[in-house]
This record gives sequence, structure tokens and C-alpha cells, in this order.
Amino acid sequence: MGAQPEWLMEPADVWGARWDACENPLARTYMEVACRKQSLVVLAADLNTMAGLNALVDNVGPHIAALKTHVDLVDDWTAAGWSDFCAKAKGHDLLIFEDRKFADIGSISRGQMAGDYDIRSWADIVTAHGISGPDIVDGLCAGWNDVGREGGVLLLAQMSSRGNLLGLPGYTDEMVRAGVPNPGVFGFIGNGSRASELAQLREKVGDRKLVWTPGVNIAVGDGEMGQRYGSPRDAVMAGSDGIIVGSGIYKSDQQGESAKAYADISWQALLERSGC
Ligand code: S5P
Repeated sequence: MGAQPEWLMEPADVWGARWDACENPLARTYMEVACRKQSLVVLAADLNTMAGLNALVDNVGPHIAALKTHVDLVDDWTAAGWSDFCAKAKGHDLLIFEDRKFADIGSISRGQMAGDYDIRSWADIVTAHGISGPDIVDGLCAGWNDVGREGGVLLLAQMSSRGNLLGLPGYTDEMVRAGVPNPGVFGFIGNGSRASELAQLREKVGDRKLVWTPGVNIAVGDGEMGQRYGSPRDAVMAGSDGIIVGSGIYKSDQQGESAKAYADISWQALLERSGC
């Protein structure tokens, strides 16, 4: 396998046991996209104008494997402008991930998938806290079902920010226990800033779900307002399947080159992890 050119890599070779064990269909779609793009970069597009967002995706689209949005950050949001933006992302072969961090009871979460932003109609993946109990996943899946779509939920099992409460005894374990058997769960958010914590999460999750990690930057250390950063390579080696990178890319003067640098680091680490 060592001599095989990278562009011939099959998802099953690169992803190992994860490829067979992940039953959420979108998880497999993501693993295929990552192979086509040779990138595990999930871009956190945390900009507040449509022009900035469109330019960013134009600049980095070929080097990223998924697009993460915070739709409520955008000052000049319109339904038509957002629809064009999502079409642009789809043109770049990207899953769209709205990082809404839902946390209410199941029926309200279902309703929050609709509303002005109508997240259910364009997002493939959303984040949720499990603080309200496991029915939130059913509520979000019902939201997609209401418009004839299917999606996947990323449960927050850890966070990257200093002093967060998900590290209190038992919380992460309970998220994993409830989330792993649930087919609506795409995967878990883990803490990319602490490789040792992340490795523990991966151990608990096993191969049935993906783990995506924020708190990743080539410049490791403390970020703004309690954010913490670890190295992208360490995160992938510790079991991350998607490195969520925001300011490390969108604040760069060379957004495309920065995205490619993160893509190369993440892809090489995945090949190393899988022994390819
Ligand atoms: O624990 C978390 C979970 C998330 S989803 N810590 C995070 O930072 N995030 C998100 O990742 C956050 O909302 C932001 O969009 C992104 C990190 O951005 P960066 O600029 O710090 O790379």
C-alpha cells in the first residue's frame, strides 16, 4: 500500500475501520469528499458579510472538505443571497454544517430548524448540546424530515474553550453512551486543543462515529476570549476526522494558501495514522 499514489486512495484504505463502522450515510459522504479533496479541513466561515463569505469560499473551496457556518453572524443576510452561497458551496463538493448548537427540548429544536433561516432546508449537519436529553437528536431529525431531507447531528462531547463545563465528571461519557448507538448522530465535537483529552474521547467513541475538532491552529497556544489551540497534526493523530479551522484561514492574507497548508497537514497525518 505504501507505494500507491495518493490520488488512487480508496476511502476504505484511508479511513480504516471507520469506513465500515460509521452507519450515518453523511459520514461516508464526508469521508469520500475528504479523499477527493485530500483534506480534513472543515472551514469555520465566521464572517459577517455575504461578500466576505462568498470571497472566502471562492478562495479556499478546492482545499476544504466541509463548510461550517454561523448563519446568525451575518449582518446582510437574505434568503436569496444565502441560497446562492449554499449553491456555491455545493459546487465545491462541500457538506454544509450549521453550527447552531441547539440545546432545547426536542419539539422546540424541531421548530428551530425552520423559522426565518430554515436551517433544515440547506444544512446537512448541525451541532447540538445534549444537556436537555437524547430527544434533541430526534427533534432535529424530524426537522429535516419535515422537508424531505436527512441530516446528521454532531453532539458536543468536549469543547475547546477554557473553563467549559463539558469536562465535569461523567458528561462526556454520557454523551458518548447516548450518541454512539443513535443513527441520527453523525459524530461528536471533541477538543482539538488538547490531544490527550481527544485521544481519550476517541477511545470511548470507537469507530462508529466521526470526531471533528475545533481549537486547532498552526500557531498553538491561547486565542481570543478563552479559545485554546492545539496543532492540526496532533489532533488528527489523536483521532480527529475533521479539523475545524476558522481564524487560521479567514484572517490570513492568503486564504487559499493557508487552507492548502491545513489541508496538507491534515491529509498527511491521516495517511500516517492509517499506515498508508
Ligand atoms: O468547543 C468548540 C466548539 C466549536 S463548534 N469550540 C469552538 O471554537 N467551536 C467553533 O469552532 C466556534 O464556534 C468557531 O466557529 C470555530 C473556531 O474558530 P477559530 O477561529 O477559533 O478557529
